[in-house]
This record gives sequence, C-alpha cells and structure tokens, in this order.
Amino acid sequence: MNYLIGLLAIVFFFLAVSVIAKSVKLNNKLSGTEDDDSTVDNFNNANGIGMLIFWLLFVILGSWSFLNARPDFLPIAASEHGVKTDNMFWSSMAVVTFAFFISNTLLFYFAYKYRFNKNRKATFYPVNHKLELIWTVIPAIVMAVLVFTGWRTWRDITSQAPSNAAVIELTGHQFGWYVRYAGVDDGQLGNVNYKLIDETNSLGIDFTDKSSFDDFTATELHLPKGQPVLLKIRAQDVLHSVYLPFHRVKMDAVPGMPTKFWFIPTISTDEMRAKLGKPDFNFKVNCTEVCGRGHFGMSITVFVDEPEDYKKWVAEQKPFLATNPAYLDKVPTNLKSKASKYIPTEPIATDSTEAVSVN
Ligand SMILES: [Cu+2]
Repeated sequence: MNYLIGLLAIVFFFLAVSVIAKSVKLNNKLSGTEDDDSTVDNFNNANGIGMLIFWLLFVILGSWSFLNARPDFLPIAASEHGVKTDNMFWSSMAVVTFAFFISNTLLFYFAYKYRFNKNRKATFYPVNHKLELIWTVIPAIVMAVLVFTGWRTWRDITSQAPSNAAVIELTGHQFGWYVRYAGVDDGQLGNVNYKLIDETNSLGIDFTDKSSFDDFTATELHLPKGQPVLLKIRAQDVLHSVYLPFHRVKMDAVPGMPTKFWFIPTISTDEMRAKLGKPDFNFKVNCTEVCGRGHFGMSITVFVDEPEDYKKWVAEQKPFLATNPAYLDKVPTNLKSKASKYIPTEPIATDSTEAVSVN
C-alpha cells in the first residue's frame, strides 16, 4: 500500500511537470511572447516550478513517512544510559534535520528564483571570507559539541561497572542462553573451562575455583531495579549477540573473547506493564546475530524486580552444587569443607538439565 502511494506520487509529479510545461508554452503562444528562445525559456520555467513542486512533495511525503513509522521506533528506554543515548540520538537528529531543511529549501527555491531569464545578468561574486568563515566555524562547533557529548556518553557506558553491581553471566549457544549468577555469598563468578563441559555441567563450571560453589544457573533473567547490573557475555560456538531493546543493551557474544555490558534498569516489569497497558508484557533478551537455524528462538524472559523482590528471588535459588551434589567429587580436598556447606543434608532431586539449559 505504502509503495503504491509512493509510486503514484512520482507518477503524478511527472504528470504535473509536463502539464505545467505545456500550459506555459500554450500561454506564451497565445500572448504572442513566443520567439526563437521560447523552447529554452519554457523548459527553464517548467524546471524551476518542478524544483519547487519536488521539494514540497518531498517535505510532505518525508513528514508523513516519519509520522507513519513512529510506532516502529525504539520502545521506551528502561535504563539510565538508555535515556541518555535516546536524547543524544534525537538532539543529533534535530540538528541534522534543521540544517537539511534550511539548506535544501534555499537550494530548491534558488533553482526556481534564479532560473534563466534573458533580461537578467548574473552577478560575479568571487569571494567573501566572512561568509566562508561563518559557514565553516558554526558547523564545526556544532559537530564538536555532538562528538564530545557522544564521546562522554560512550565513556560512561563502557566504564568499569560499580563494585556493588549484580554480576550475571550470559552464555550464547546454538540455540539458547545459559544464565549464571555469581551467587549470594561472594558475588563472584567462578571460572569456567570448556574441557569440563558435560551433559549436566553445560557451562563447564570449574569446581576447583571456590567462587563457583555458590553460583547458580537460571532459565530466566532477574534484574534489580535501580541497581547496577554487570552482564558478562560469552559464546560457546558461533557469534551471538545479546540484545535487550528496552534497556538499550546490545553486545556481541564472541567465542573465545568475553565481552561485558553494565547498566542500571530504571523501570520494573510491573511498572512497564502499567505504562504500556499490557498486563502480559515482559522484557526479553534476544539474539541479534543470525547464528543458525534456531536463531529466532534465542529469547529468554527478563524480570526487572524491585530490589527487595530481587533479593528474595536470589535467596530462593539453589547453587548448582546443591542441585548436583555429585560435583563435590571435582572439588579439591582442601576446599571440600567449604563446598559441602552448599550441599543440602537431605539430598534433593537432581533435575539439573532443566535448571541449566535454556530452550
Ligand atoms: Cu543467535
């Protein structure tokens, strides 16, 4: 439908030009002003008016297309830096659109106004240093301000995460995300080693590292509202990419090269549901690197909880070692007593595949 309207607009534009050209010619013939140069004059007149019509149509269609596409723009920003990058995007957009509109309006208007007229002589105007200085210095300042604010925002986004950040690991694989939390006790993720991967320990968690003992895995992502979150991102096979559109978080997951992204979620799931008027709404992590056949299914649900709810959820989670006590065998003798703290005295059902794998 939209393509049809666009096509019709172009066809009508050319029709309008040819009709105007013809009527100008006819008018000249009737009024007897047509002489030897008349064909050239008529073409110039038609082109001049055509320039104006083109710009008018461009502005109308451009504005319509912008307004029409609005529902497909990025959703409400639900993170601190997201608001900043959105502001930066829209202020850059405003500056660029303003400059584009002014310069092109003048361009098309002058093409019309100064079309050939045999009674007019062109002015020779070789140089004006003042004018050149103005149109060089002003854009240079504006560009410098845009680049500087961009650099500052980028520096903040890519800076070290605060030490109190919730550390969460997201590992992409064909086809899903493994989620691992740093645990309740040390707030540190234990080492992983691909050689230790087996059908239960899909991440290859290394139990010779005492930081691993309290780590727990999950099938969904819980984030505390208003607190820093550090995502440590890895991939096990091919390139994947972590994308949380509402939080303006996007970072590639690269095999053999851990990446990270830290941010502060500002809107809880409940608040966003109320804002959007969609009681079933959920934030999502999606994969935005086409990584194979099941790429489309690489999506997990994200819950942004109030800090106390988040704490409660974390406290309810069982460390990997607690659900899989058999891995106590992998713990070195000198750390066994520390590790066995996490093993429940009454063995609980080992349902590890469900706890670890996603999709
Ligand atoms: Cu993917």
